[in-house]
Amino acid sequence: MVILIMRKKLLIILLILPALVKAENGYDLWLRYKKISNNSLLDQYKKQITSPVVLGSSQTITIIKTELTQAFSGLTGISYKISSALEKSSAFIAGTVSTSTVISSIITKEELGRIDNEGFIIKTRPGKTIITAKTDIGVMYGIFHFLRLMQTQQSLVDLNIISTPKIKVRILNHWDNLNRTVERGYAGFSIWDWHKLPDLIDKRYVDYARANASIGINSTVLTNVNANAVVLTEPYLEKVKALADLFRPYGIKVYLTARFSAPIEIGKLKTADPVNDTVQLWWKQKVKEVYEMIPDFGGFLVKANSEGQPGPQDYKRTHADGANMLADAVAPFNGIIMWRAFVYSSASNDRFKQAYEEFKPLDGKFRKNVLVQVKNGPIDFQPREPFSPLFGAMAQTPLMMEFQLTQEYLGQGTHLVFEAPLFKEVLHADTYSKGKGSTVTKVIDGSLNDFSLNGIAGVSNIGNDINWCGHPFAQANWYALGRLCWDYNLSSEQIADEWIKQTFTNDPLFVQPVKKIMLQSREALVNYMTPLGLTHIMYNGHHYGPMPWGNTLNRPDWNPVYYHKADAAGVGFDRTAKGTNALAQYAIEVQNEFNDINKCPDEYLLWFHHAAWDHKMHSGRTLWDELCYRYNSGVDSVRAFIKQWYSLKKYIDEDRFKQIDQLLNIQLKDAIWWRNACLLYFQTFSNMPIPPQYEKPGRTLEYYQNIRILYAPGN
Ligand code: GCV
Repeated sequence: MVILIMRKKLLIILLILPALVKAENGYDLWLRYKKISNNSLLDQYKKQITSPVVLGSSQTITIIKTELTQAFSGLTGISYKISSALEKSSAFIAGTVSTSTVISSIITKEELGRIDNEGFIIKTRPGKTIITAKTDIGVMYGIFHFLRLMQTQQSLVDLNIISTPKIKVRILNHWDNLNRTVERGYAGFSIWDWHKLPDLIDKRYVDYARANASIGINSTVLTNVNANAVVLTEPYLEKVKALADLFRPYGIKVYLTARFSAPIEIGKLKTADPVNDTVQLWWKQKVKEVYEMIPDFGGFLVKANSEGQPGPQDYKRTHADGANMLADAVAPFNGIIMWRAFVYSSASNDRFKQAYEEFKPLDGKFRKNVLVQVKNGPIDFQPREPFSPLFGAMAQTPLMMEFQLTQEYLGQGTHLVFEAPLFKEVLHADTYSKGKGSTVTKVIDGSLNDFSLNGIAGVSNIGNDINWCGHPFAQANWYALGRLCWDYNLSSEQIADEWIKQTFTNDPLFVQPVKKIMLQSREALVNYMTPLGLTHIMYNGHHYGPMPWGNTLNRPDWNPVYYHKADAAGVGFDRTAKGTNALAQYAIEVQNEFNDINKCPDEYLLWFHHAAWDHKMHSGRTLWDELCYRYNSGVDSVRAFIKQWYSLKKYIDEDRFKQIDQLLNIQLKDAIWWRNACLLYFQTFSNMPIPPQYEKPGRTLEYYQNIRILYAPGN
C-alpha cells in the first residue's frame, strides 16, 4: 500500500515535471511573446504601455493592433485591448505623424527628415511611449522593433530611436517549384500550396508575412530561378495575386522569376529573341496583365544562360539585351529586374573568372531599373569564398548581393551553422575599386558608385516543416538576413544575442554559451569541411558529405578534383599569373593581399595557390600538418558544442533540447566523416603521416569512397 502511494506520488511528479517548461515546436519563431519573469522590468514596461492606442485605419493598422494585443498580453500576463482613440490615460501612442498633434508636437522636422517611408521613430519618457513614422508600414516596423526590445528585456527608459533601413530591396528568393518541391530545400516542401491557392489561404502565409515584417524583409520572389513559365499564366497569376494581396499590408512586395523562353512556351511565339518586336510586345502585354492584377508587383528575377536555362545568348544577344527588354516592360509600372550574374560555361579555363568575363564588358549597359544580382563569392556559396571580383568591377551598374540562407554546402538541414559571420565577412571586404575603404557594403548600398536602387537577397531556407527551417538554428539565418539588410552595421554577436533571447530564453546562463556556439559554428564547419581555402569538394549532385575524389562528371568544373588539383607536389588552385591569373580581376591592393604565397592569409591559401605539402604556414606547421590540425579542430569544436549543449538542458523545453542534441550528434558524425575521408584521400598525394596527437581514421579510404547517399533532400 505504502509503496503504491509512493509510486503514485512518483507518478504524479513525473507527470508534472515535463509540463513545467512547455514543449515547443519552433513554429512561433522569434515571436513567442513569453511572459517576462523579471518583475521590476515588468513594472517599468507596464507603465510605458498603459492604455495603448494605435491611430489610423488601414489594414496595416489592424495588423499592428492584433500583434500588439497578442504581444502585450503574452509578455505581461495581463490581457490588453488596443484602443483606436486617444484617451487621457494613454501612455503608449502609435501612429503616423499626421494622426495626432500629440505625436507631431514631440517629433521634430529634422528627426522626420532622417527617416524614409519605411523608417520609424521611438521615443519614451517616464510613462509615455511614442512610436511614429511617415507611413503605417513604418509604424509597423517601429512596433516590431519595440516588441524586440521588450522580448530581449531592454530598458525602455529615455529611448530616442530613429531608424531607417540601409537597404531598399530586402528580399527572399524562394527556389520553390510549382509542384512544391524546393531546390536545395531542407525544410520539407514549399510553403506555397499552389494547388489550393487562391481559394485556400493557409495561416502559414500570414505568419510568414508577420515573421518577415518583424525583421524588415519587404520583398519575396515566390518561385525558383530555374523557372517555370506556367507561373505567368492566368490561373497561376490569380494564385500569386492572392499572396500579394495578403502580404501587401505587411509591407511585402511579390516578385516572380521570368523564364526567358516564356514567349515560346506559353505565348506560342517562334522565338524569344529580345530584339524581336513581337517578343517585346508579348512581354509588355504580359507585364500589363500582371500589374492589372497586382498593382504593386515588384518585378522579375532572372537566371539566364546558366546551367541550361534559356537566355538572350541563345539568340547571340547579351545579358544586357535580355535584361533591358524586361526592364522596359516593367518600367512604366516602377518594376525592377534582378538579373543574375551566376554564369559559368566550360569555355573558360577557370570557373572563378566566368561571371566577370561576361558581365564586366556590359558595365553601364543596363537600364536604370536593372540590378545585377551577384552571389557573394565567385563560385557557389561555399563555406568560405573570397568576395566576387564583380563587386569591384562594375562602377556603372548597381549590383545587389545574393546570399544563400539554405545551407546547400553548409551541412544542409543537419548542421548548426550561423551564417551572419559569413555575410559580414563579405560585406566588410575591401574591393579597393575607388581606393581604400571601397567595401562591398558600399558597393551594395550604392554609396560608392552613387546609385539609389539597392538590394540584398537571401535564398530562402523556409519550407513546410513545423519549425519553418528544418534545423531549429537555421531560423537564425533567416533572422540575420533581415536584420542585416535593415542595418548591416549590427554585429553577428548582437544578432545572435537577440535571436537567442527571443527564440529560447533571456537567461544569461543559456544565452552566453549558445551565442558562443553560434559565433564559432561557421569557422568550425569550414575547418571540418573545407579548411585553408579548399573548395567544392562535396558529393556530386546533392552536395551532402565529402567527395574530394569526384572525377566522373562530364564537365571538369563540376568535379571536385578540378577545384583542389591535388598531386604529389601539393594542393590548391593556382590563380596567380603563373596559373589562371584570376587574381587579375581584383584591384591591385587585393591582388597584393593574395598574390604572395607566403603572405596570403591561411583561410584563402588554396583558393589562390598550389602549395607544396611541406609549405610553411603562418603557424609554423607544414601545410599537411596544418590540414590535419584544422580538420581535427573542426571535429573538436563540434564535440565541444555537444558538451556545452548538454549542460543547458534545464533552460529550455525538452522537445527542442532533444531535437538539437540529436542534430548536433549527426553533425559530429558528419564532421568525423569529412575529416577522415578528406585526410585519407589527400594523404594519397602528400604521403605524409597524420601526426600522432590526432585520432586515426578508423576506416579505409575505400570505405568512405563507397558511401552512397542516394536520396539526400533538395536535389
Ligand atoms: C537554382 C547551384 C545550385 C543549383 C542552383 C544554382 C543557382 O548550382 O546547386 O541548385 O539552381 O546554384 O544559383 O542558380
